[in-house]
Amino acid sequence: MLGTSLAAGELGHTETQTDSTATPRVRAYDGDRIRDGREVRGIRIRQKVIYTRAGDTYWLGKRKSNPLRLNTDRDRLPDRAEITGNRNKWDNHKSDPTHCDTDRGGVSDGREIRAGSDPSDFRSGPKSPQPRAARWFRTSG
Ligand SMILES: [Ca+2]
Ligand SMILES: [Ca+2]
Ligand SMILES: [Ca+2]
Repeated sequence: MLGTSLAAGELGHTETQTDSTATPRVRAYDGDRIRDGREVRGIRIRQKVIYTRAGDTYWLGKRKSNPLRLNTDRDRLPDRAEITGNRNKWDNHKSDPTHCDTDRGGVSDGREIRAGSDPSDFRSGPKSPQPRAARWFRTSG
């Protein structure tokens, strides 16, 4: 286990965060509106992920994203969207900001969101037929 002491100083910026007078403004170096301290220390994400076809699950839990990047894992879904699930129509399911393919389904989280599938469910993907997506494929005549 790593000690908790390697928090802010490590990155060599915004070391002035030690003022304990709770700053009302969110200080985010990368502009993702997630406080750097939170990103460095790790953010608890309460999300169950189905990562096999059989339905095996794991909990996301604490993830340390990069305070210098809007999108830590470069999956074209910003950290904030992964942590909050705010771009996900599936009940705001959250995804892993440090892994580009949360459900290990072979499709990046960003692609899943654009395709309207669930990045936290292996069985929901752009390739698998689903009732909601089916409408888009309806051919006229
Ligand atoms: Ca970030
Ligand atoms: Ca991700
Ligand atoms: Ca999926």
